[in-house]
Amino acid sequence: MILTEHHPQTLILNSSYSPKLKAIATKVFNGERITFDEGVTLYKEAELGFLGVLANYVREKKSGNYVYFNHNFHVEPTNVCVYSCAFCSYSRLIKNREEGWELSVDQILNIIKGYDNQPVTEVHITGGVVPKQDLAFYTELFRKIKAHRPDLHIKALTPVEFHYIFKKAKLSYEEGLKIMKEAGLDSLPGGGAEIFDKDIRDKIAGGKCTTEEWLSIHEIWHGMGNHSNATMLYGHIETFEHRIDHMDRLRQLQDKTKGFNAFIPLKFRNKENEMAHVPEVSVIEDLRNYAVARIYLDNFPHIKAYWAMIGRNTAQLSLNFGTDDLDGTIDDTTKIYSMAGSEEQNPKLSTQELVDLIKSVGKTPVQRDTLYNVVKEYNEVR
Ligand code: V47
Ligand code: SF4
Repeated sequence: MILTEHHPQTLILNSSYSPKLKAIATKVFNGERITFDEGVTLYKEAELGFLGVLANYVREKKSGNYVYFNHNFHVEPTNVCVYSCAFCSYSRLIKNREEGWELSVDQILNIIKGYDNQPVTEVHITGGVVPKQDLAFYTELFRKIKAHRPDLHIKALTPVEFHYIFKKAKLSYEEGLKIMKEAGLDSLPGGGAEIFDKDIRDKIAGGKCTTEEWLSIHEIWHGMGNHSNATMLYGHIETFEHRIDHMDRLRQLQDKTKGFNAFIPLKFRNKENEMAHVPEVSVIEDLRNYAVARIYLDNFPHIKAYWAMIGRNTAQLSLNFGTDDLDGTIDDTTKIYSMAGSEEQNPKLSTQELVDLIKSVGKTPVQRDTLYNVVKEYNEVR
C-alpha cells in the first residue's frame, strides 16, 4: 500500500500525539504485538480517533471489507440459578422460582422444531444452573436435536454450567466434555468469563467457576480439536488494568491452542440487578473498548459486537472501531439483555436488516456459519 500524506497512518505518525502513543502506533502498523503496559496506556491516554485508526488497520488486515453475521436463535433452558452473580438481572434464585422457567427436554425440542422451515444454522443454548438440568438432561437434549436436525450447529453451555454438571456427575473435565461432544455438542459460546481478576470476580460472580477453571475447560475443548468464543463483562467496577489482564490471559491461551474464534466484549447493563447503583459507561467508552480489544488480541480472528446487548446503532458504529462480526438474527429468543436494560427489548433482525446495516457503513455483509465458513457474500451494490 502506498501511504500518502493524507493517509490516516501517516497523519497519526506525523501528528502531535505523544511519543509513547506514536511508538505504539508504529508497532501496530508493523504488525508487532503490544505489551500489557502499552495496552493500559491505550485505555488511559488514547482518544477515540487514534484508537479507531489503529483498530481499523488491524481489522482490515484480518477481514478486509467483510463483516460477518449468522442465522441463529437462542434457547434459555432456565432462568433459575443456584448462583447469584451481582450483575445478573436474569436469574431468579431458587427461592423465587415462581418468577422463573425451567424447560424440559421436550419443550426445548419443540422450540427447535419451530425453526424447521427456517434457514437457521446455529442454536445457542445457555442459561442458569439448576440441579435437574444435569449431564443426562443435556446429553439427551443434544442427541434429540441431532436426530431431528443433524446440520444444526449446537453452540451450548459455558464452563459455569460444565463445572457444576461434571462435578455432580463425578467426571473430570476431559471425560465430561468427551461425553458432551459424543452427544452432539459442536462448540462453546464465550459466556461465564466475566472478568478474570480474582478480587473483582469474587465480588461480582463469587461462587461460580474460577478463572483457572474457565480457562482450563476451554483449553481442554480446544485440545480435542474444537472451537469456542470468549467474552469479557466490562464497564462496572473493574479498572483498565483488569481489562488488559483479562485479554492477556486469553491471548496467552490462544497462542497455545488457536481455538478461539471470536472475542465478545459485553457491556455491563445495570437494570434491576444488585449493581443497579453502578453507572453504565458511555458509547464512546464502548467504542474505545472494542478498539483496544482489536489491537491487543492480535491472535483472535474476530471481534464481535453483540447488537442485542449494545443496540444496533452502537453495533453499527463499532464496525469502524475494530469489530467485524454482528452475531446473528437472534429472532427475539434471548431475555438476558432485555431484562438487564438493553435498548433492544425484543432483539430480532431480518437478514435484509442486517445486510442494510452493514452496507450503509460501506462494508460487505457475509453470512457465515458458526465456524466462519462463508454461506453467502452480499457484495452487490445497494
Ligand atoms: O456470561 C449477564 C452476560 C453472558 C449481564 O459466544 C450481562 O457467541 C451485561 O456469553 N450486563 C452470557 N452482560 C452471554 C454470552 C454470549 C452472548 C452472545 C454471543 C455469545 C457467543 C456469547 O451475558 C454472561 C454475562 O457476562 N450478562 N448479565 C448484564 N447485566
Ligand atoms: Fe447464574 Fe449465569 Fe446469572 Fe450468574 S450470570 S446468576 S451463573 S445465570
